[in-house]
Amino acid sequence: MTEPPFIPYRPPRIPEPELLERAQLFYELMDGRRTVRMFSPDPVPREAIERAIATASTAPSGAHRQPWTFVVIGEAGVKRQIREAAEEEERTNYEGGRLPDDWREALEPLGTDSHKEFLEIVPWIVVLFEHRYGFDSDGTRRKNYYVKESVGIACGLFITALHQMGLATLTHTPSPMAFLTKVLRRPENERPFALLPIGYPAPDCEVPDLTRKPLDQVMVAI
Ligand code: IYR
Repeated sequence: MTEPPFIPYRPPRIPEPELLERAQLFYELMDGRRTVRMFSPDPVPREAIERAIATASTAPSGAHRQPWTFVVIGEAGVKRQIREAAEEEERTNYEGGRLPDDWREALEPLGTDSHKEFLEIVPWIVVLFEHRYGFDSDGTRRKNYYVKESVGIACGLFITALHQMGLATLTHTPSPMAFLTKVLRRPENERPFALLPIGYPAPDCEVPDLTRKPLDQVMVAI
């Protein structure tokens, strides 16, 4: 087993007043993020999506396995296939009684239903796959660690990068998601984690009037 070499890491130390100002500004930027379901068809450069994925892929991961694949879809035919398959599943959920009552009630304030036209409207869909396991250089199976945690962090960075560019997204989990493996022809070791439609918000975009928990409800200092 060869150890990785170590290299110096000396990020500049930011003086305290500037540190606090940055903390506040970044909070305000992120507090302005909203999950969007009403998108504009306006084009978004592919490079912006690529930069966001590169950013997401800087996420820490168990044993530095980076157990993720971001599939980028801009082709209308594939977007249509995804919409059709997602809506079929969601019809079973919403209209076919697969959503349990408590879940249906929890979703009511969000106003969601089985219609997912945004999947065809957006310029881009990114589907994030988690690698349940990986492969050694000789092709033998290799375990991954903390896959959900790692991919969840990468997903968070992705959403943050998009918001920072003024782009909107939705962390969508059409349920069940197995159809994505087939439609996108992903290998057996990959499992869909989330589907993210990406674009500018529609000019008439509305979002639920939600409030976020105040700090004292999400933080305990001991
Ligand atoms: N997957 C369904 C239902 C849904 C579930 C949760 I949890 C949400 O926060 C929102 C929707 C749908 O996409 O409509």
